[in-house]
Amino acid sequence: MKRVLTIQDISCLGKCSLTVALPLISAMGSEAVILPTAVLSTHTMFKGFTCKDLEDQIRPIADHWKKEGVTFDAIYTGYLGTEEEIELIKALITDFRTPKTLVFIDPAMGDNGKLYPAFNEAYAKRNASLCAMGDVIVPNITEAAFMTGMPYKEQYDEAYVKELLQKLAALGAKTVVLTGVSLSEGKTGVMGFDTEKQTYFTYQNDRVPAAYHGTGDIYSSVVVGALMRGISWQDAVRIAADYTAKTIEVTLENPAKPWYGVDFEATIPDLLAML
Ligand code: PXL
Repeated sequence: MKRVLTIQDISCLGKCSLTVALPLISAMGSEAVILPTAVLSTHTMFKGFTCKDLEDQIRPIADHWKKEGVTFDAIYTGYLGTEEEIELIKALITDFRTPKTLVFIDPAMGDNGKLYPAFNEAYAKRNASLCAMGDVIVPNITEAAFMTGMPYKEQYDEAYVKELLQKLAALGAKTVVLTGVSLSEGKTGVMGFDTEKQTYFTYQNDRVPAAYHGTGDIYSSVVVGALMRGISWQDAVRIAADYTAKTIEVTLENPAKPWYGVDFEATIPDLLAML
């Protein structure tokens, strides 16, 4: 069985980061090892959330794993906390990476042209240095703009997306997947660039008229789970996009839906049928 280490916060309530990655990676048939970088009462879209940083635990936990001879088939990072934490995680990746390890970076730090409340531009630049280590990186347009210094645009054409992809590739990542890319009215999806083959890839599906928290984490977790099953990155991003869209649709039909996250639990059987 493949073993995936995922490094991100635990928002105890909120259906994002580790509370999404763990069940999805497990459901897709890989072992999920977690490294929580902080414990929050909820994700940061709630008012008054508590947060206990666990930065001082990263090195001792990693050292223990090293002593035990633990290895990982993938290292998947998501929402992190501080620039120092990013540096600790870069060191951990260097320590555990082998030629066979997939390093997957979701530089979760913003959306809709803005960084999340906890972050600033220096943090975004630091995240760019983490992305440089990625085999696959999956920023959205906001994150890509902050990391590359390109302007953020709401209205854009394919040339803008290709320039973003090229600038992201120049950071050093091997495969760059830009998420939340809408190339025509009513559609949304991804555009990717494979630096080794120098090829682009586009996948668009119907835009579901709702924006939900945690869907980026669902998307990333499914891509990682699919890659671990030997599925190509192009098919992995297609499956993740279809599953995320289906999940939002199902959530919209639930009259008792929570505002803070989607009902991904209800669509896990659909996900397994897509594999
Ligand atoms: O889904 C991204 C995410 C993860 N973790 C925390 C968050 C967010 C987005 O706001 O606040 C704590």
